[in-house]
Amino acid sequence: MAIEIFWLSGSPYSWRVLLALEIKQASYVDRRLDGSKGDLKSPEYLAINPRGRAPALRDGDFVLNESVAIMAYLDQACPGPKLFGASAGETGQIWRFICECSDYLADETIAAVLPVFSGQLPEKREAVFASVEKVRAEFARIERVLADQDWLVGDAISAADIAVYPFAALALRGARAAEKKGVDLGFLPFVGRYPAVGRWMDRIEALPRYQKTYPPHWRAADVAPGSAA
Ligand SMILES: N[C@@H](CCC(=O)N[C@@H](CS)C(=O)NCC(=O)O)C(=O)O
Repeated sequence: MAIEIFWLSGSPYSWRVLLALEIKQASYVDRRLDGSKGDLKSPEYLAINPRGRAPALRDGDFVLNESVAIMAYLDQACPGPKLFGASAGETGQIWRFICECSDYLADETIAAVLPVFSGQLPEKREAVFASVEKVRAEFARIERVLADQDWLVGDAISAADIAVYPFAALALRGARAAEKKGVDLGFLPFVGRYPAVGRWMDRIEALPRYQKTYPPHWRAADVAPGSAA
């Protein structure tokens, strides 16, 4: 029975799962959802993920939601490089980065960039900049870690990098979209402010199957100047 992955384009949580699959070179059935068509709230999908959010996994009779849980499942279920560490120390550090990302980075990144994409920046400006400050503090921490090493934990890509990367990519995209609207979110020039984070993102983006994970609607917008969401 093949693993099915239910995901949304541009969802950083979905991106984690796609990256994990590609890094492990796992085969899967692609079940891309379209939120605007109500896919997330359909009875069929709610039977898979009662929270009506993406991503989710189905493997035969087994269903699972929550991106980190899905990464952990894939790590056990699929061959390929181990994503959750080769020693107790690595495993602990990987989980620390995942927990810190959940607690301090993920929601703040979404709060910082969604109003940019939705055109609500003017009325939400104060809240956006409050979140931006928190995201910048997290980037500063990550920058210090990556100044001395290629990956967040150990000497290979792990679930820590996979969990954090989509939020860095989302923040950068949001910053570029804001810049086009004449608003400086304080992330750019990204490589000037966060050189080690920039090199780490380049390393991830150079992975052989990275392009398969890139949000398709971002790619479409990339070739249609003026649109960034
Ligand atoms: N903690 C969940 C978060 C999933 C989540 O919030 N997904 C968003 C997309 S980024 C979603 O499906 N939102 C749709 C909605 O809230 O209706 C995970 O890690 O999978």
